[in-house]
Amino acid sequence: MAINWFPGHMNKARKKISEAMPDIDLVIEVLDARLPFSSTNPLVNELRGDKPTIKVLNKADLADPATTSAWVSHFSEQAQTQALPMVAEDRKQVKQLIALAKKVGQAQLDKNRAVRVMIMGIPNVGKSTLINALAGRYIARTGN
Ligand SMILES: Nc1nc2c(ncn2[C@@H]2O[C@H](COP(=O)(O)OP(=O)(O)O)[C@@H](O)[C@H]2O)c(=O)[nH]1
Ligand SMILES: [Mg+2]
Repeated sequence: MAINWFPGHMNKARKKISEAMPDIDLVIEVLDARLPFSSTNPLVNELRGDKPTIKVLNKADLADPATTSAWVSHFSEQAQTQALPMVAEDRKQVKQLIALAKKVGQAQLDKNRAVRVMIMGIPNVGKSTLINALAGRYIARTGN
């Protein structure tokens, strides 16, 4: 008997991501700054292909600043990749992310339209908190 260990909702998400990716200018991958490597989902790199990416090292308030800074340098050396420490509820930092997203995303555009961003990451890294901060209102439910 063949056992399909890969949960159905994950397969569905993977398919939807692949379908949406051609229309995306920029991928924002949210990581936990305390464990940037372990909070990476290898599927993100696989699915993003060569789309430009900003790796957000979120919860930087809970991480060691020097270590976070070393991770930022490390990620910044990867192709098409920028990295940024983040506290998702800090307005100033969220504004910096928006500015960077516009710069990186716009570089992909020939038309003068809004940058299309896909936000990805494993559970509990702060995606919903960041989405709410970017939107300036509560649109995604957050969990503890
Ligand atoms: N200390 C800290 N907590 C955060 C930060 N961003 C999110 N959180 C908390 O992390 C938990 C998970 O956040 P959520 O946005 O639901 O994560 P998601 O599963 O990736 O959508 C919540 O309790 C948030 O309040 C941050 O930058 N710093
Ligand atoms: Mg969420």
